[in-house]
Amino acid sequence: RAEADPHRPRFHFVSPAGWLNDPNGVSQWNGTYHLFYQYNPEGAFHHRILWGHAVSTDLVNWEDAPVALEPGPGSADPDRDGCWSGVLVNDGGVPTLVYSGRHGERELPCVAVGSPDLLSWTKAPENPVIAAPPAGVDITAYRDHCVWREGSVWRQLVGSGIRGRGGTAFLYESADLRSWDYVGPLFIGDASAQAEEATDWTGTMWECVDLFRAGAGVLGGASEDAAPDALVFSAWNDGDTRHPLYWSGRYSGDTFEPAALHRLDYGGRFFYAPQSFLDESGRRIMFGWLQEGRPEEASVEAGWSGVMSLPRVTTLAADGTLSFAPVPELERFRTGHVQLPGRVLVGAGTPVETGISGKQLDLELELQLSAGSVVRLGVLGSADGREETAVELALDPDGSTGTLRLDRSRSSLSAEEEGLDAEPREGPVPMPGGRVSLRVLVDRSAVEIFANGKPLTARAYPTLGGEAVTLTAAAGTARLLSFDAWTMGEIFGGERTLFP
Ligand code: DQQ
Repeated sequence: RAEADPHRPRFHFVSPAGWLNDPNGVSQWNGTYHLFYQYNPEGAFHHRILWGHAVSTDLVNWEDAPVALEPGPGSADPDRDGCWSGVLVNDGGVPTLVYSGRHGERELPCVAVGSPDLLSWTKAPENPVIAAPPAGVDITAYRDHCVWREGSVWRQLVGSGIRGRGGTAFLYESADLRSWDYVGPLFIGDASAQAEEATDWTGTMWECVDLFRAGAGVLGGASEDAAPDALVFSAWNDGDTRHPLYWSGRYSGDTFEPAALHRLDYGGRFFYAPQSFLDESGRRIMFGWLQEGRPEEASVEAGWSGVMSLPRVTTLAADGTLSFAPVPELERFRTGHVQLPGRVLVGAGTPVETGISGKQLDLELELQLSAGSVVRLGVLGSADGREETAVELALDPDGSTGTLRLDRSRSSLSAEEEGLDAEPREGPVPMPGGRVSLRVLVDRSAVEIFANGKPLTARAYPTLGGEAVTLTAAAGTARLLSFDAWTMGEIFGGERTLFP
């Protein structure tokens, strides 16, 4: 049933059926990439979560592997109500998962040990390995894990929040991943005046905390390494706050000294709960969860929900922020190269007939905008022009700062009846000299956009099956320096192997 849905992406990883959310245990082990994910095979809704598992030799072609973790069958099992998010670490050659075991309404840290091929997992008899959240602190929640080796000890962050103060992450230390000493809160969100709108913006709870040294350095490593650390988290509150943010700053000793707060992806909740790892070639690779922009009933009806992002290489930009690009391995899905000649786009002119069309596309544009100009790239457009999902780049009158926008007001004619998320999304993009490299990956309902390394991820559900790609200057003039387009293939050509 899920396969029949025209909105189901083809070159993004999706679960075989049912529900998918956060990426977990993302890693490379003896050459093979592993992607685990929050999974409910029973239906397209969040309930009794398992760890799904897929493996890859190139990060982009995936094969399903057996479910890695399932809630314990016993009523006293610490994870009887779900195996929530966590990570994979290498414990002296033994693959080990640290995850949140859900029991009733609360979660506690649990550990499972893998076979050498990472295909079967045994839960540690010590679970839960931390018996309770820190005493005497009024917490909003307590779950999700970031675990790393520092010298001769393990360190761990557990995501949380302190009521009335803000999101936080609690720091722990251990010699064996089984017995943990509490160190303290690494950092409390609103302790800094930089929070845009206090707790609502930075969350009353930080989900899926991910701490790493930006660039190629090692966390807690050489202090002469000038690269900042990044403390990535998904800001959550019991209202609508759901978006990925990060603090740049410096982790040292038992604390994190924040420098600045940044948005990680301008799509907000459409790139949620990201997790990253260093691969064997030294690249920091990040995955995130693209949640649906249609109501749950529609997903349940379709038989599936949730898309894994394309893997992104995360690097350090010159201004100290993070920069993102889809992994080059994605080029393996490319066929049918089309190249458009460079030209000048004049404001409010007729859209350039690109001749490019498709629902699975990789588009690469080099543009030079003049101050005050706006370039508009339409994708998923119907032949009659009534539907279109518009990617806009605008250059400020100052000529060096710009804005990336996604306008979904005409993405779907039935947006209102169907209750689709059609809210605009936007964020700032540095555009020195008006230059911008734009990359747009369209995979049916999944759209990932990168403008000079700044990402905007979202979902769109056209009803007319549109495939048209248009280009125009909506204001001012801009120079199209190059435009390369490819049709993209698919991960799962035939049937998926479903594991019991
Ligand atoms: N999803 C998981 C939690 C995490 C949340 C549960 C983030 O562990 O906090 O499926 O999307």
